[in-house]
Amino acid sequence: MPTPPARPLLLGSKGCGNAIVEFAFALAGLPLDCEEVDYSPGSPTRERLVSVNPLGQVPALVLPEGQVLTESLAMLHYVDDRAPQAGLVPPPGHAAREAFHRWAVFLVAAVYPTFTYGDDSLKWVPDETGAKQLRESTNRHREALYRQMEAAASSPWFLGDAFSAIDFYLLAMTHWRPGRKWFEANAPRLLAAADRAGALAPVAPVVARHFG
Ligand SMILES: N[C@@H](CCC(=O)N[C@@H](CS)C(=O)NCC(=O)O)C(=O)O
Repeated sequence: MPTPPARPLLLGSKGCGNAIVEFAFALAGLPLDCEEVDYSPGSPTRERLVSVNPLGQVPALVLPEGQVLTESLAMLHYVDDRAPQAGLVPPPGHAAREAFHRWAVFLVAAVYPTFTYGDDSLKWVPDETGAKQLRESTNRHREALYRQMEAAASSPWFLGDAFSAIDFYLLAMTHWRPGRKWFEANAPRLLAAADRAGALAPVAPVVARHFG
């Protein structure tokens, strides 16, 4: 096994889900090193990524403890365990805790896969026609999921008075399809929570680096 890094090392790509994890480390004030990789098949850094995460996805986090963490939500819990004062996860007994778990899992288990199957849809079906259909149907499904979240959203944060890591998912995801204009028109509460999270002082430079 390779020597573990002295500080957590995050493999990621500009504008991707690793941004969510970087927001969390920045807000918590925890040290983090970042390594840019390209998950595309045939890229020069694909082999390195797959050696850390056989699924070939970013983010992938190599810990000083010698473990590897995949899955953004697992990483957010890692940060929350070390810096609960950052408020990423409402603590046990908090009124918003169950809602946090529901919607955080909804984001990674329902919304995120619409990108997995839609981004490079030709990977999953045999021809261009099917790939176009799959991209369109996953786009439509994602919009329906966001409408469901908008109906459940509070203000000023998604969970109401309690900021949480859900706002960080929204911050990244509102930069992805269907794009900001769609959120302005169809999911203004989600966009407002995202923008508010992006304005947090430790987070703003990370937003600029990924989405500026
Ligand atoms: N469930 C994973 C999803 C990660 C994911 O889908 N990342 C995208 C980039 S934002 C990716 O690596 N896509 C390439 C692929 O799925 O092959 C998480 O929450 O970390």
